[in-house]
Amino acid sequence: MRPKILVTRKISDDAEIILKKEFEVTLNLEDKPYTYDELIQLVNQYDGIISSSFDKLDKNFFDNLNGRLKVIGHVGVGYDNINIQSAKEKNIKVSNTPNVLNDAVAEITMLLILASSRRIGEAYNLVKTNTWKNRKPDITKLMVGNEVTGKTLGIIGMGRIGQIVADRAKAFKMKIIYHNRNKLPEALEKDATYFSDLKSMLPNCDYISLHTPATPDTINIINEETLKLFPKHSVFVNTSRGSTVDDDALIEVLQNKKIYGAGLDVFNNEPNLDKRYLELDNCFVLPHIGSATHETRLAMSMLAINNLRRFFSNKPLISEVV
Ligand code: 8YV
Repeated sequence: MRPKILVTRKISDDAEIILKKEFEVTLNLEDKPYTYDELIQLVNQYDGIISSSFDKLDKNFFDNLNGRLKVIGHVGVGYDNINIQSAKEKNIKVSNTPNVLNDAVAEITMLLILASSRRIGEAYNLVKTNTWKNRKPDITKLMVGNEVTGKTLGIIGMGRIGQIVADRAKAFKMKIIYHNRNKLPEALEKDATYFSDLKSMLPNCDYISLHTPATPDTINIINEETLKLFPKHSVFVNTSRGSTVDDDALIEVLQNKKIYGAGLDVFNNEPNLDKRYLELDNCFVLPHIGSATHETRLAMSMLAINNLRRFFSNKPLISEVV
């Protein structure tokens, strides 16, 4: 009998076609979210699931399983929605989708850096609301922002995505400095400068980009204390997770122009982000689209499927979360 797989949300069309050929599969073609309770009920009829970051797979979820579920192919590199410890205790393997989204996320990181510095949100609104014609063409004021070329980018979390962001930023002649738990080997570090202490790095940054996973260590690492060390002209961008930011603290420095701006793709409590962000001209916001390209979402879907294929052929997973 073919293994039974539940796909909790819509994944890429081509991936769904492949999945249907190999497994007995329940797709979510209408992309209608299951409630937490529905999901628990449903999952007990399946050997494997393909999950998304919208699914809350917490301790209680795992405690309510009947023993059938054996593997979770998660479509996402971040898996903070899954209680990995509980999965382990129930002997359920979990995989994620590292690497395949690095380029897409690095693209959005550069976009946020450019958009926040060059006031793209304000400039775009000026044209879209047809109010450009009402503005005096003042060459020193009208949508004049900060130039990115040649500035210093501080990367917090120099993992796979951080390293690709560093490469992309070099095309803008940016100087790269970074903070990470460990110093990278020279071959990966290239010519970036390591700071073992985050607080010593921050005053040296024109731009700060965050690329850490959401862990207990990274909750609110952008807080009142660390924000005090950001230079007044600096820009903060975040494509990792909203939980890394203390919203009150960031909003306060933006409101009072203690930093130049921010570019945010991720928020606490998505999609119900703190509304104060929307009132700020110096904050460029996106709806968590870091990995949202056709190419990357297909690659993420396929990596989840390939992990399930390996599991059901008794082979080690490609990207098991351990
Ligand atoms: C996606 C992400 O939005 O990979 C991640 O961790 O946050 C994004 O790529 C999400 O995972 C889609 O399920």
